Amino acid sequence: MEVPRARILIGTANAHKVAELGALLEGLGCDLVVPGEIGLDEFDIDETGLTLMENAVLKANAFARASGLPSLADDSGLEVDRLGGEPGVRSRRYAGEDATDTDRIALVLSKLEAVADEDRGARFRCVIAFATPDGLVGTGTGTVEGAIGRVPYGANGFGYDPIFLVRGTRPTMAELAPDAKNSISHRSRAIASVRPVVEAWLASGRSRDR
Ligand code: ITT
Repeated sequence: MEVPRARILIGTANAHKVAELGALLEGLGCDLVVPGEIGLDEFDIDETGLTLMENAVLKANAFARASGLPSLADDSGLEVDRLGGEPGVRSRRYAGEDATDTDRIALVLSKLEAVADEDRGARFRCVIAFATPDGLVGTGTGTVEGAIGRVPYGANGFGYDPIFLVRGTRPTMAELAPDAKNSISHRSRAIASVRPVVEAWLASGRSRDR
């Protein structure tokens, strides 16, 4: 008799993250599910954590409990050296709850207007948590170093990608094709670091216990 494949929920409301994580998780040997497929498209989680780690764990646990499925959740953000690490954990809310990517980019650029090119260092940081309804299984982290440009370039990616100069010079992250972003991004590094935990969990047969 054929053993059904395990299902893992990609616990995010951000369609760009779904696309990137889906590509990065290829070959895992399980079926990936998104919240909209199981009636959780409106599922809202208050991100009350003070760190990316706290929020990633909070989101993975909440999605796993709500869905009954093992769940991966991503909390990520941009850290700008001259802004003391801001926007950091507040990256999505930096310019207000209803702000757009364009508003957030404009705010960062305005705060850095007087900052010289050599002082515009920044990084993207990502934490990914893997949880089942019984609790947290593991986490992974990843960063990519770069700098903040003066003008947005590129239409790929999302969020702050158009002003993030990869290795401190153009291209920006938004000028990279999806595969090229995935080969260097904070998210791909976080997935690489959590992947062994997910693989071990799948191999343990616990996905067949429920
Ligand atoms: P979920 O919580 O539903 O996953 P979200 O967009 O609210 O989706 P976060 O709370 O983790 O996700 O906020 C991350 C923000 O950081 C995101 O909205 C972007 O503004 C920024 N960000 C994260 N990863 C990024 C990336 O790869 N490129 C550009 N900006 C990114």
